[in-house]
Amino acid sequence: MSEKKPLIPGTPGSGTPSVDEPTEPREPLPPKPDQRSPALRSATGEPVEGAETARGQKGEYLTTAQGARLYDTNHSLKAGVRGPTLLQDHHLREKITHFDHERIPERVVHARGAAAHGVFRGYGAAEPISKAAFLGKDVETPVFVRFSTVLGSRGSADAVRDTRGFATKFYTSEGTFDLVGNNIPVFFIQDGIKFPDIVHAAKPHPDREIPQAQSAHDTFWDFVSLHTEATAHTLWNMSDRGIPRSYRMMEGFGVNTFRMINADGESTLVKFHWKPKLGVHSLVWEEAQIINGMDPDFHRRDLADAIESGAHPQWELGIQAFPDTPDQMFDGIDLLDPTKIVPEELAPVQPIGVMTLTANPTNFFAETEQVAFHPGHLVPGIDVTDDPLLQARLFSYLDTQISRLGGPNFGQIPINRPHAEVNDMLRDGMHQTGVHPGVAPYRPNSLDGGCPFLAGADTSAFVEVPVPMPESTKLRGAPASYDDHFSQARLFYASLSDIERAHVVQAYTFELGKCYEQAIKERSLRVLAEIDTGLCAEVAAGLGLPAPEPTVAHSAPPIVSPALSQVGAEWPIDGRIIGIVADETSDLAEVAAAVKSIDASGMVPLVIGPHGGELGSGKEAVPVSRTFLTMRSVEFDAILLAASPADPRLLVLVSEAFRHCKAIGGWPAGRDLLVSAGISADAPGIVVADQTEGLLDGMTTLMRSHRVWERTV
Ligand code: HDD
Repeated sequence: MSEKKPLIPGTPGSGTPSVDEPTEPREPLPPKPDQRSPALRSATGEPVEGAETARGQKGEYLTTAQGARLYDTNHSLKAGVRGPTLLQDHHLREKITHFDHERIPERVVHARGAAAHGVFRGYGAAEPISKAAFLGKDVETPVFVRFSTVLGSRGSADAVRDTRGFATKFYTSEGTFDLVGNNIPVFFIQDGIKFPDIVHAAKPHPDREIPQAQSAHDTFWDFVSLHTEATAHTLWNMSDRGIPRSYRMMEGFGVNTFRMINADGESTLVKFHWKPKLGVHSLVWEEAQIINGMDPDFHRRDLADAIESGAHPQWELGIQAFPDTPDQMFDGIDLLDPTKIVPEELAPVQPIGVMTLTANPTNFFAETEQVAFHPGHLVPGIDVTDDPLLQARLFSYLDTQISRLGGPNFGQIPINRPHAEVNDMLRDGMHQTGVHPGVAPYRPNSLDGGCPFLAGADTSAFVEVPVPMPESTKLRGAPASYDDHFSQARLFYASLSDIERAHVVQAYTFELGKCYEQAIKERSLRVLAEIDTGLCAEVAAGLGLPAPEPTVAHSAPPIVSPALSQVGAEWPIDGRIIGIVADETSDLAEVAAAVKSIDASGMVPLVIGPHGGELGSGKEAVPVSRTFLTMRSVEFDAILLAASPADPRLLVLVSEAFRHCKAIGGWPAGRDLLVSAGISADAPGIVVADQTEGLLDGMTTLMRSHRVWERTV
């Protein structure tokens, strides 16, 4: 390899690099196999020939932003090696100026997120009620999905107790459709005009800006106890749904009721549901708190690792469909009230397609940060309703992108470009990247050939449903049905299993225990009394306060919806992580066999050893993935013991895994570690066996139920 000479020999600092810097030109690294970039499209939506990715740079040499080659980027231009820096150094000023502006405002809510590319395949089942082309049988549509927490800022931790965003961009042939949902099917407020208020209350206190990414503070509980329409959503947050195990194991909900329109112009009201193939699973609270310190990127890493390893997560898209009656009610439930669900037992969720996430983004900023969702991005066959929350959303999302992404042309950013042809009459503005030909961006015109033409009735135009408006008076108010603030919270609580209810009690007790104001705790207990007197009594006992009585006796037993409970079934275990404790004394052949078998079953084996590198040598050597120093129980769904090293960190590992109801197994060599941790081999969810096959079978069976809940009941 011939060494490259400095371009200007003798220039200070252009000598031989102090480290082994590559000196031969080479091609830029291609994206990793698990990564994809938005397909490069022109401002009109056409694919750009020959460009597979929207690369930010090209060529072998470092250049300025204007393409001039640079011979040095490590030394500013100075008057002598010890002299002052010269203002004329354009490269210095360009480099620093660009760096100074690298950050854009983070999202006011949902600032922290992770995203992936994928594909949606329609089943055709929605065709009788929607003419949307992408819902047709076997039609495949590229998607980009961003998951998020709501409250925390961009650098906050993943496993906080919070609602999660679940926003999907479908790049359909008829334009882009965004389904901007959450993992909780009800919302805090009924009218979008209160959105700034709930967000101000839930964000950190304005004086000290604490706590970060938490609802466990006075202003949040002040708001939700004074605005009792928030009761159902708050209860969902305090349930296991507030701390998902993985983005891959969350349901998604459109929350608001939408409208579908078929080819005959008939309207049906619908609620959207995403159902994860892996089931709905959660962390336990102590585990979540440890994760936030050990691995704040837990959910982000989990999603990217799963996709990279080929465990592509899948969700079925389903709808609950309701007749579009004049009152827009179903079985007494107001479909325009976003604090209400319709239990699946009353209106089954009908699957209409499946989404598979197949690739990680190539560049976080370009894709995950710059993606701009909007519930008003609709396609023919899907329309909005008069839900006052949704109506305010239709204004807010467009408005926010203008300040977040610096102007009205954010739709031209690669990740936001529609895959359908774009021929609008929008012109100019900040960051305009299109070069528009023609002279007549108005209609009708006689100069640009009359273009663009309007869609005829048969050319898949977006047509608003001509809904008759009730005769009415201008006012600020809400219908009487919006006064029901508690029936749905009762329904949810009554539908949970004992263990899930115990978690709810702990969550309220924890969060209210973090409040300083006595009046807020007392008012919150009065709200709990309206949900369930037992729940109220247990939380009150935990807070050391008297339990108030409900204002209205809970007469009829609330409806129960078993579909709302997360426990009691079995699910696939793809991508689950098993930690295997081993050292040089272990039967390394058995450990290697277990690693192979776990890997083959679609799970991830991680050997935990006393040091990095390998255990054993030669053909029997077993690579170590984690050491006693770098591991913590929270990264594993189950633990296998192939040795009993006397190390206190392993006692913490085993006792945390036990307390967090995880499956624990071992060969006889691991038995001493169990004994030292004070765990009986006869306790629920413990498998000890000589034979690796039997051991793994026992573990797999336990893991299919997600946790060994018997340990806590
Ligand atoms: Fe919102 C972002 C979901 C009500 C105003 N929202 C945002 C995101 C999700 C949701 C998932 C993140 C999108 C992304 O990843 O970029 N929001 C919801 C759901 C709601 C809801 C399910 C209730 C049904 N939102 C809501 C209301 C308003 C907003 C009532 C305002 C009136 N939401 C916004 C926003 C955000 C946003 C300020 C912040 C960043 C963004 O839009 O792009 O405009």
